[in-house]
Amino acid sequence: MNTRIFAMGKERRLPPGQHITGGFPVLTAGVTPRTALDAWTFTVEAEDHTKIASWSWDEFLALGPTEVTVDIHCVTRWSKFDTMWRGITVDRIFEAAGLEEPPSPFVMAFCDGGYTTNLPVEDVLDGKALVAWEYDGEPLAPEHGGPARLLVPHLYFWKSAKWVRGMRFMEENEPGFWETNGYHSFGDPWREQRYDGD
Ligand SMILES: Nc1nc2c(c(=O)[nH]1)N[C@H]1C(S)=C(S)[C@@H](COP(=O)(O)O)O[C@H]1N2
Ligand SMILES: [Mo]
Repeated sequence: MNTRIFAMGKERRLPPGQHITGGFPVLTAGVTPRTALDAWTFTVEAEDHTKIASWSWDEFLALGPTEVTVDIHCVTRWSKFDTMWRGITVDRIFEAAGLEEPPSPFVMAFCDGGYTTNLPVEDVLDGKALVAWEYDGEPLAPEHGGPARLLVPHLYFWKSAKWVRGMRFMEENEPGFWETNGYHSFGDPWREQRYDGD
């Protein structure tokens, strides 16, 4: 299955203040963590950090992958059109975790290396977000977040947490790494929500 999660007219595809790049820049705060696949897990946690569900690498890949082709937008002003990814939708992850209803309105994505980013639950559901392990038909390169990263293409790319290892539900919208360091809490590229106060 190949779905374009955000079908937009070509003329309206570039958000304000962005330019198109054909390359794929790497933007990482800190070092690239390397986690062996046999030590990798993906965990859905409650607010108090207790485990709701967790999968090994093989179990996770067996949840039922989806392929998407989407445009991505970095707050440093590059956008890249038609990027192809394979991963598990967050809808499917929550379903496999046995959650009929999300227990709270926000999540914090957490990662190897300590990076975090906050998201409203509604912005990771309805096919809006994947945990992706393939880019352009190849295993996701470590510098781009392999073995697996979050992909939330309708928000600035800092929300697409690399080396993601899980999500924790939150009652309050607590800021993640960049959100604590001056970036916007939500990060909608179409409204140019780059920095706190935009
Ligand atoms: N774990 C982690 N995820 C991260 C980052 C990071 O430093 N660490 N940088 C973010 C930022 S600011 C951007 S723009 C994108 C960059 O992804 P790329 O290096 O694949 O282009 O990853 C986001 N996810
Ligand atoms: Mo970024």
